[in-house]
Amino acid sequence: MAAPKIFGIVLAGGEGKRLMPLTADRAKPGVPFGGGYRLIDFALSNLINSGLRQVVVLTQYKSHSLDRHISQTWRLSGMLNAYVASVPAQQRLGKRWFSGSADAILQSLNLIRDEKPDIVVVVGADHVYRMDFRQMIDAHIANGAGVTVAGIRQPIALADQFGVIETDPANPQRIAAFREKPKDAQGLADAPHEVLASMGNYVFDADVLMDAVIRDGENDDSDHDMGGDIVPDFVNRGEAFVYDLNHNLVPGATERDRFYWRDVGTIESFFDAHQDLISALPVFNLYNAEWPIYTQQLNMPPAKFVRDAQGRTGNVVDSIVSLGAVVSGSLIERSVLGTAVTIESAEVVDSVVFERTTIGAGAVVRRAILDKEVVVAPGAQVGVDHEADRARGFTVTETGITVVGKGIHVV
Ligand code: ADQ
Repeated sequence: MAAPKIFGIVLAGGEGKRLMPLTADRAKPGVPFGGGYRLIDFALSNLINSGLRQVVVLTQYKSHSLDRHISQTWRLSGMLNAYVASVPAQQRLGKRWFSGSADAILQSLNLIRDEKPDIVVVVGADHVYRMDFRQMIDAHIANGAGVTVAGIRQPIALADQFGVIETDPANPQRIAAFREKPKDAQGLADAPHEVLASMGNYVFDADVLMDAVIRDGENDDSDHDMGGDIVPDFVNRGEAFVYDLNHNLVPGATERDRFYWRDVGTIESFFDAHQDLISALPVFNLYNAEWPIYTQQLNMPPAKFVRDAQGRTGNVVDSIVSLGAVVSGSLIERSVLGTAVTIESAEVVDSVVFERTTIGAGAVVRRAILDKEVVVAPGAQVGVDHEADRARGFTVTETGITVVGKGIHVV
């Protein structure tokens, strides 16, 4: 049989309210991550590394910087009809924006019809992970599934943030029940403190997907949501299967990082995922050359580490430092520094610093996320006194992570 023709749809229209203030003026998939990356780079890298060559990104909410990132970064060769195209909501079916992720696909059916694929892979855009979709597509075809949902075990305490999958004991690949964000999820038989969560990634036969979103569009009772409406419909007909990420072996991955997947929907999980990058033996390895994570190739000088004005040396350890950064005589520990960051005789510990932020002499930044172009004045402190942080209008999470929004001057 000829290899199936595969089309990719990346759902990138979500607001990401729980990541405020980082999503105050950018879509969640456009949020910077891990120094030079944006969240969407992980989903797109997985699709491209899996051999997909026609991928559309459906955007809607505050999509300017996301659209610009995609068009500047994700330029595939034009000769072979290879593309990653950002498609903003266009009100093709009347004067309305996308009312849900299934409606986003319904409004984009012309893109699928133009390519005539056999299989459509639909993925979210706000997770950090590594996954070979070819293996999931093979399982989908072998099962003769209507839809295949990617699943991964997650702590039961997080069940109300995910679609929760219950499998058929007689055939553990078949989904017996799917509940979107249940408040009363049951644990797994072999692991009572875990559930099998949907990763929000789906494989469909193209004609089956088109029929499903057209039918859903005619149903006024539907919220037009992939997880809330489309998947449960397939489950009711016995046509939904699960593909467990634990079966996925990406080229070049080690035992330690073979199953990595993180939902970074909250400040806490966004922060924790950064900590996963920086240890000597990270559970998420950005240095796996067999499964590269692509992002914009910036024309910037290398990072530089120099003595400070008093001639003192610094110490940078367990950290990622991006291109264009200049660090003079500072203590940087367990932190991720974005591009063109400038830090002068300061202490930055357990923190994530986005591009072009400057931190002045004698400043202290602890357990904080600083958005781009923040200016921390000499001697200022962030994450040291949470009351003082709140008084200055910064977000402080329950676990004590301080977030400073874009462009703020901290004194
Ligand atoms: P959520 O992430 O809560 O749960 P949703 O808000 O629909 O679901 O977002 C899914 C993806 O679609 C995200 O990438 C988002 O950016 C995008 N999106 C949302 N609304 C959109 C719209 N109108 N137009 C275009 N894109 C849109 C989903 C599933 C759960 C699953 C989790 C995994 O519904 O079952 O467990 O993802 O994180």
